[in-house]
Amino acid sequence: MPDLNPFTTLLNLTSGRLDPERNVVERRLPDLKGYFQSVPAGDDLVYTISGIPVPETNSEVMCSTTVLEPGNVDGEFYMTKGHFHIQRDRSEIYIGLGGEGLLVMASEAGEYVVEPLRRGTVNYIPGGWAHRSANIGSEPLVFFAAYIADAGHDYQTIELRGFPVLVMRGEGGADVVPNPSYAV
Ligand code: S6P
Ligand code: ZN
Repeated sequence: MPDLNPFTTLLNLTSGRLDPERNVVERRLPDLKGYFQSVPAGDDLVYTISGIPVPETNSEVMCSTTVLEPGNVDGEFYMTKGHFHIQRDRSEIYIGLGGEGLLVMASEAGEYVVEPLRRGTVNYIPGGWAHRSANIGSEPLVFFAAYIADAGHDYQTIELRGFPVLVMRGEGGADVVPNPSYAV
């Protein structure tokens, strides 16, 4: 007898809204203290993660949508905290649904890759790469994520080290610049 019964969720391909909504996490500016170069002021909503929970085993696939609001903190675009997976070899895919973003990926050795994230992109995030998305547009950045369900989220390494690069508002849009606070 299988452990789980099949089920279906409706995904609004524009707003990222899930129906039914099963597991919603909001991150506001105070939750992101220490992640931006400047200390953010106020209590603005930065992003919402809506998950489709399944057992956290390597037999299941965990899915969620993220809606990342437009904005910046002293020129640094609103972004997710970013994380490695605790199980470092666990991979993930992102499917862009709306808005304009950049996906920054970094290895523990400090290599980094920056890829576009917008409606129609399918980003493959191999195991061992930390990932953070930044909204570089004026509309919400919406994407769908799917990953091996026992991956786990290691935020602590990012809190301590940061990412090698920052995504900053620039004259032509977004500038990807070295992070002076990156701890090698
Ligand atoms: C989970 C996946 C996304 C992020 C979400 C928020 O593995 O990468 O669902 O959780 O985009 O980012 P963060 O870094 O706050 O978890
Ligand atoms: Zn992840």
